[in-house]
Amino acid sequence: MAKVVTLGEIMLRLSTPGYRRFVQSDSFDVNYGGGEANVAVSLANYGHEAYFVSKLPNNPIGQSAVNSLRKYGVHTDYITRGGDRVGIYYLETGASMRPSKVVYDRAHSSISEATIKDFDFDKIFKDAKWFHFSGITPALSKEAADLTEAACKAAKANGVTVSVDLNYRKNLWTPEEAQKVMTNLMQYVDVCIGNEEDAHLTLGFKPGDTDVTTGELELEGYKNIFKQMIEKFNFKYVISSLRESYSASDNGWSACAYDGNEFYVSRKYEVRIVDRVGGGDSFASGTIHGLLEGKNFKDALEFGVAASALKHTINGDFNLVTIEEVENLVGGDASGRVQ
Ligand code: KDG
Repeated sequence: MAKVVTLGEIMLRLSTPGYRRFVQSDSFDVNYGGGEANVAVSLANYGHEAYFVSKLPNNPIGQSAVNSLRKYGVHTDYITRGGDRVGIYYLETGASMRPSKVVYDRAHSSISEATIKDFDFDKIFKDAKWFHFSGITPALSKEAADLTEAACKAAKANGVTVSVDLNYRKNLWTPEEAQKVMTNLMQYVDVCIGNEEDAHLTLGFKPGDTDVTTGELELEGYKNIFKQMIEKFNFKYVISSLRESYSASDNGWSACAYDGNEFYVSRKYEVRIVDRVGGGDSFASGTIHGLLEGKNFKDALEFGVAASALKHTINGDFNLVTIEEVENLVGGDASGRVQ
């Protein structure tokens, strides 16, 4: 299995139990999560040598975040210790027609104030096969954006494949700020993951038309955007999950991908949601795993979408499914597959 590296922020996740509202709840369930940390956990879980790169404070909460990664086999050797705090996100889990709510408390977290001097990227990327980051990390601060670019440069210099999940976060930056930073970072990217909205907000591509009368996603719109993205940035693949939201607890879940030649749409799953947070990360990590294993892009996409469908049934950010469970869903007549 391959050495893979992700860079980002892991946060303390405090969620209300039993679908309680924030104003009702007297306690929180404690988990850890964060886009690239979630990807690292999944990849470690599939058997890869996954390294998560970040900075965490040298206090018991920082240690607890480190332990949450180690517990699932993620290598934490490249996590620098220092700075003031672990970021927190509060989650009120939605149900039926009431959507989930997230409140962030992450300003001045250790990773948002880290600098390039905190990391030895040539050491980090030695013998690595894959580097993954998301649009969340460069949005944290100017330093974090510089750090992301330094990591991308070192990854490319060491012959490492680079993937990005565009993951636009409106609380962290404006579309104008995002486009400036993310457009520059795309020169290092081989595999771009992001839905139509992310492609619009972070890279400025015009959204395709969605058929509002039927609610059906306009796949032609995706194909057009994907084509433009490959023309502009020379990506090897552009990949997106396709989410049809019926309510906070029911979802149609599939994906599409384009390799510059063929546009492919995956099977669709009907998912009853236990916890949707981390669904996109489980899709990214499943697809990355498939590509690392040498699957063609369609089979890798099928693995990613099935892995992600399963994630929706698991509480917490991390996707703790086995390869066998995912393969069974891809290959068998497991319930939930509707196409
Ligand atoms: O993809 C899951 C993330 O949204 C969650 O872990 C929190 O990293 C997070 C973020 O910035 O939203």
